[in-house]
Amino acid sequence: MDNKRFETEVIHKGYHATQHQGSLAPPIFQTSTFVFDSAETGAARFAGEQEGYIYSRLSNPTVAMLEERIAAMENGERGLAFGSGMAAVSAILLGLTKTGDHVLCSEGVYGCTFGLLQLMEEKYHITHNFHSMDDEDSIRSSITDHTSVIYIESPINPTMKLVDLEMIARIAKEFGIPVVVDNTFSSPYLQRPLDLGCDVVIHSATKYLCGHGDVIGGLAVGKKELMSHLAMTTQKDIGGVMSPFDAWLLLRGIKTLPVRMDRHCDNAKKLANLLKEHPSVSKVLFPGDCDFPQYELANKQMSNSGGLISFELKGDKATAQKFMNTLRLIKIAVSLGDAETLIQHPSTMTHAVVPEENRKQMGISDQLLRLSVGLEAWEDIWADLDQGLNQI
Ligand code: 3LM
Repeated sequence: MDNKRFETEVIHKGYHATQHQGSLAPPIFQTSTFVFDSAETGAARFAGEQEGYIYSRLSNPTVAMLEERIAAMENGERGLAFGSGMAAVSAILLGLTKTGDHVLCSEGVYGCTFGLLQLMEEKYHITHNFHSMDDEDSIRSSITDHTSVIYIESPINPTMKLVDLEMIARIAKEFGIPVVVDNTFSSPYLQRPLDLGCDVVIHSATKYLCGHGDVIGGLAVGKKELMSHLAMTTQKDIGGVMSPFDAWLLLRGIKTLPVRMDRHCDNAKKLANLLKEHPSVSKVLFPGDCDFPQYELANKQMSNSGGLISFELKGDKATAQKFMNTLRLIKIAVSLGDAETLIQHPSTMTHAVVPEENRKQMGISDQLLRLSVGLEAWEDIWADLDQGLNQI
């Protein structure tokens, strides 16, 4: 990262005020198209013989600043911005597969990613299977001649299970298969999959990178050659690109990512410990808990344990819903990584599209709740949780 530290790059990378009349904040290039000074210039740009902007679905200066910044943050060569996290996931997965291929996937992914994999299988005969990814031999034997990508979330939404990224990258290299990691739950501040040998990182930028709950966006980072190919194919031709204004909001939000993440992590640690002790709670799933089954792996590949806690209540679906309805400060909402603490019920919300059998296999019970710990005073968040827990 040009020898600068992460905390510096999140503020400066990709923007040069001197090139923009000294404006401290980057300009929003709110334009759909760019004027050529001659027909020949236009032709040369289309032919790739001359650098320069053409049309904002192909690239835009404000969006390009964000792409440069996320590439530095993930220690990758090139970043691409998309109109949503799912636009990024679909552009990458469709770009790396063709009919007849197979995707080896972590046992558990975000509900819409599950839906996309189903769609790819039904419409394009691109098969997939879910794997716990915890045993090297078993992973090797699940790779077929048709496996063209290994797709992972870590931590997995919402069960918080981890996948050993360095181990997967090592196995994948033996077979020459790219590893794609959805790094949404960690953010690049806590985990950098490319440094561990993985090939492409994806973010729902809607979450921690934005941090303020006011953008839907996606980002992806990888090697220049691969990302340039994806830019010219599934990004450009499917066309799920990011708007300049959303890129601007993300450039702004990203500046405070490190300080926000520190606070999310501190708050979550305190709350996870308190939840663990409460008699109404049967299980806490949090990578920073020393009893978490993959606590050592969390310490190995993440610099801190993140701001998400999943927990099970003693009871059933009705208990979980009753508890949610008692909360006052904490908002009932999907999404995560915002300043506000949010709670959601995965089996009826983010993972409702996943058939019950698959949900059970992934470890998503009806009494499981996911808490995205916000930036409020932890004492106030706990007071709300505690009063709710005491009512069930
Ligand atoms: C959620 N998740 O509340 P967008 N990858 C991961 C995600 O968690 C998500 C995406 C990709 C949630 C959204 S549910 C209707 C709300 C790990 C989104 C997709 O396309 O930017 O929403 O990202 O868990």
